[in-house]
Amino acid sequence: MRFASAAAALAATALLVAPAASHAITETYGVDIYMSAPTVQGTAITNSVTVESFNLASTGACPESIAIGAVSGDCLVEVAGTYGGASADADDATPTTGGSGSNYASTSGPSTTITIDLTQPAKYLGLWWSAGSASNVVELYSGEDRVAYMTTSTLMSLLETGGVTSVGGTDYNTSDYYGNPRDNSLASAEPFLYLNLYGTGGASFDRIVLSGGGFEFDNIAVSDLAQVPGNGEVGVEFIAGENAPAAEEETEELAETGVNAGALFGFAVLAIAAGAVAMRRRVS
Ligand SMILES: [Ca+2]
Ligand SMILES: [Ca+2]
Repeated sequence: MRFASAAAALAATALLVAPAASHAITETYGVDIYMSAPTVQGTAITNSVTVESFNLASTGACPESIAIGAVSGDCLVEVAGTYGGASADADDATPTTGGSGSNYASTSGPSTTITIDLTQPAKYLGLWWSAGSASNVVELYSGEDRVAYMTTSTLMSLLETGGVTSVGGTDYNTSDYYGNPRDNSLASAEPFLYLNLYGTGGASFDRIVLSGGGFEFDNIAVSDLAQVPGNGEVGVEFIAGENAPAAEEETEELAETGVNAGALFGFAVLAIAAGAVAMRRRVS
């Protein structure tokens, strides 16, 4: 009896853990937006990440090929100034002020749209959004299908709240997001922050479209791995994904029925084991 009871208890445990397992694989399809701590100018991601700093790019039209992919549209490389150009040594999640500036990129006329076709599909995008303008838009595509459309409205509203709290529980004054951290220009006028877009629920993208006048950015980073926000980052918003692949829809249906194939298999194995124990006990 003791063996059979133990097997039954294990089987019950397998069923109990099923909801957690199904939650992990049916995370909602979309993009989670986080901003890094004030004055951070680089990505916090260190594994499987590719970054374009524009530091070695000549001023004028952006190169057709950059570290993360191929560029088209109206893109300009400019020298560091009031509106952009990260501190030259600010290439990670360390808050940084001052220092010499570096070249950066920006949308330009007439289309004010930049398309970057990625070298490989990504599940994370980060960029230092400097002199942030309300009209700026980030769109992520997978093939011809748009995955996410991000305006700045939620972000701009959050920046007016006065205070925010990071994932790890640190409080920041939203006023610290304003002004160029390198030379304090545009203080209290325009936000400067590192923006992180995390693909969730299997969302990935192979094309990035940045649009809107005066969309200045630097240290743009992508990762082919699903990444998670660090403790210093602040949640901005979740954007529900568009055009979810068929496989994702099937996964969501599974979650809704509450049936988890893995748990059922585990239960079946344990039930057979319990049966075998009972058989042996009967024989002996
Ligand atoms: Ca740069
Ligand atoms: Ca701007």
